[in-house]
Parts: sequence; C-alpha cells; structure tokens
Amino acid sequence: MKNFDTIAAVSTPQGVGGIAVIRVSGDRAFEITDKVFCTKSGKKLTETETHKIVYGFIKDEDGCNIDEVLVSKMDAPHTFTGENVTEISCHGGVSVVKLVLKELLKAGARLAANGEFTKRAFLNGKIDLAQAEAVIDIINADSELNVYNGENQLYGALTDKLMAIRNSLIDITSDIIAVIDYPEEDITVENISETIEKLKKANDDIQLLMKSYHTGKILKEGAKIVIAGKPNVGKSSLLNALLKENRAIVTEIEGTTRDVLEESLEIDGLKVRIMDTAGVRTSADEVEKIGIDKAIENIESADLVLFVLDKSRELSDEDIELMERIKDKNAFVVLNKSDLEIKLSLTDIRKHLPGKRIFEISSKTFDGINEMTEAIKDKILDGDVNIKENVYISNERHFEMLHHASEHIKQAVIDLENGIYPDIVSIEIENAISSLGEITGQTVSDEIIHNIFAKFCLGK
Ligand SMILES: Nc1nc2c(ncn2[C@@H]2O[C@H](COP(=O)(O)OP(=O)(O)O)[C@@H](O)[C@H]2O)c(=O)[nH]1
Ligand SMILES: [Mg+2]
Repeated sequence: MKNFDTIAAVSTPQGVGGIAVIRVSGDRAFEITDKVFCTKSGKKLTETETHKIVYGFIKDEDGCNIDEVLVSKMDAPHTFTGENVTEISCHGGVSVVKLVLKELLKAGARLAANGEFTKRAFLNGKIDLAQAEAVIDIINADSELNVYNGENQLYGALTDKLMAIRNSLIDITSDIIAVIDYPEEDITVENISETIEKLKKANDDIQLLMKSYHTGKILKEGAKIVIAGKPNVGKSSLLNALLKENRAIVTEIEGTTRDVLEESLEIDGLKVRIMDTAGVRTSADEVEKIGIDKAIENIESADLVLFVLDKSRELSDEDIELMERIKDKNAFVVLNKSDLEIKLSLTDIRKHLPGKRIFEISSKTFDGINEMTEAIKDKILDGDVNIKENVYISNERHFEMLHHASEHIKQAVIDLENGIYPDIVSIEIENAISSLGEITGQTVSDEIIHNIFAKFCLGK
C-alpha cells in the first residue's frame, strides 16, 4: 500500500434521502473519525475489530450532538481503496451531511477529489484500470444489461482475457529473444512458423474482443431503432404503442410528424432509442421537407429500421421507393393496422424485400406488438443469449488499444514471414504488449489516469 493522506467525501448523491454515507480513507481514517465520533461505552474505533458496525454520535467541537450514526470500520487491505476506511451512515439531510463532513475535515481529513477513492483502489493495486472504468460504467449504466456488463468487467472478466493474451505474447517475445541472444542456435523454419501461429492465435483473440465492441456499444448507448414509412401508415402510433403511452401526436392528417422524435425504452433490460420520423413523401412544405431529409439520414445510420406499411392500403410508389432505400439495411417490415381489412399483398412485399422478416401488428389494439418487441431484441443482440454472462468491450479507449495491439501483431507476422531480423519483430510484439497494458493500466501515462478519474463524480 502506498502512503497517501486521509481523504473524506460524501459518497451518496446530493439531496435529501433516508440516509447518507460519508467515506473516509487513509492511514489516519480511524484516528480522524474517532475525533468526532463517540460511542456510549467510550470505545474507540482504533480499538474496534475490523469489519464491524459501531453505533454512536457525531459531535462538534463543543461536544454537541450533530447526528446519531452507524460507523463501519474496515482495516486495510481488505477495503475498496486498500486503505483503512470508515463509512459513516448518517441521516440524509443536506445540512446534517455537510456538518458531519465539516467536522471530519476539521479533524484532519482532506476533501477527496472526483474519483479519488477509486483512483486509490487502482494505485494500491486493488483493481486495474479496466476494472476502475467498470465502476464508472456501473454507476452510469442506465439499462439493466449494461449493469451486468460493467459487473463482469469489474470482476475481472476482461482483465483475465487480456492477461491471457499478454502472457502468450510475453512467451513469444522470450522465444524470439532467445534467438537473438543465442544466434548460433539457428532459427529453423519450424520455429518461425510456430511463432507465426502463436501470434495469429493472439490476434484472433484480440479480434474476438474487438468484435464484441459492437454489442458493448449498444449495451452502453442503446441501439438506434428508426421507425420509417410514408405518411399516415401509423409510425407515431407504433412509437406510442411501444412506449405504452401517448408520446407522439397522432392524427389522420398526413405530414403531422415533421421532426424526429426520440424516446428511450428498455426491452428486457436492453436499452433502445426509438425514433419516430416524418413520413417520407414528396412535399412542397419547407419544414416537412427538412423533416423528411432528417428521416432519411436516420434510416441510414439506424441499427434497425422498422419499416411501416398500412395493411389496409395497397402498395404505393412512395412505399416502393422506401423499400429500395432499406433493401440492404437491417430492417423489419411492419404491417400495421392488422385490425382493418387487408388490401396489401405479401407477395409484392417479398418481391421488393426478399428475406426481411414481416410482422403483422395493430398499434390500435396492440396485437403482435410483444412478439415484435422480442424479435427486435434478438435481432439487435444478433441472437446472443449469454449477454449477462459475457463481457463486451464498451469503452472506446479499450477498443483503440486493442486495435493498436492487433496492428503490431499483424506487422510482426509480416516481418517474420519476410525474414526480418528477430530484434525488430520483438519490438512490434512489445508494442502490442504495451497497448494491452494501457487497457489494464500497467503501461498507461499519468495523464490518461488523471483523465479517466476526473470523469468520476465526487465521493466515488
Ligand atoms: N385502425 C387502425 N388505425 C390506426 C392504427 N395505427 C394508426 N392508425 C391511425 O392511422 C392514422 C395515422 O396514424 P399516425 O400514427 O399519425 O401515422 P404516421 O403519419 O405514420 O405517424 C391515425 O388516424 C391513427 O389513429 C392501427 O393499427 N389500426
Ligand atoms: Mg407521425
């Protein structure tokens, strides 16, 4: 454990609540807390067993009671920060909390900076950088599946995978260094092809992690689902049906929705961002035209398009034009108004959009909505049913570092195949190792560490 000063901060959110927790961490955590905390028996925290909860009062300098509290006493190193920690649970009023913290600061603690508790956990070797970043992800997660991903990363699932790759690269480097050190032991063709195979395997493992970034990003940011179709097919009604509330304005007047309306929704723990767009048609109205252009832009960048058709009307040129646009996109065909008489021919739709899944729904009676919602989730997660158990790259910094590592390994393979000197090859591999180390924090600069923890809020 490194020797830092003792810090304190409120770890629960600002505002009024039943209780609030103030955390104190550092060598002098017990001694400082003892200065402001009194128990009935007079027993000090310094004399209390570790990992016990003690009842008592926080008092000010004049000996007046500030609050009735419970203090958790935890000895280093079995704490979040790896240091001595006390956690004071007091009543969750804004002024009470302020007073308790003020007394702790007077008693010798320093107010913690943003993320300083987690930073200490990292600096004291309790967690690595990827795990520290998982703490931010868990705190910021706004969907259930994203919480699971953060927890898996926090418990080391990503670290373990990175370490395995890193260790294999270290083995390869030592093989190569042996060749450099003992050139008299000739490098055989078998040796080289074996090394190349090992490097390719390491690269495959990295590629697998990089591929998981697509899902990781969707878990974190939510998938973008765009509802598209010509006017009056029931796009806004579908948004409302999915949200189970009247969010978008629905009328029988064509061109009602002129802007893009975005709403978030959780499907079985998966966050999706659903956009209702202006109906695509040729319009003379300037404002509607802008809305239509935006709709088209959103169709282009969607993770999934819900292409809505009105089942009670025959296909029009506008429908067919839109079908052309979404033909090669990830899209479902949604035949809305299934409660009305059918005028649409499925064969015609299949002719224009072969292979696309077709759902028959009614935004009025909600028929078929649940089946479609489930299918949306499956489609977005690409049929992956083990989301809760797996770990997905969800951080752009991690993705970039994996990319660097992969490039260095690929270069090492090319060099070996071209008979380049082993010392040059080993530099490539070392660069790959150091890129992986930037994810876990083994080779990262102070500046990056600073930037990561600055993103935390106070008390974390
Ligand atoms: N019968 C029936 N009418 C619907 C259904 N969905 C929408 N509508 C009606 O169709 C009209 C256009 O709906 P709206 O959601 O504004 O369409 P948008 O222009 O595509 O957004 C409105 O009068 C809705 O009440 C449905 O499933 N069944
Ligand atoms: Mg609309």
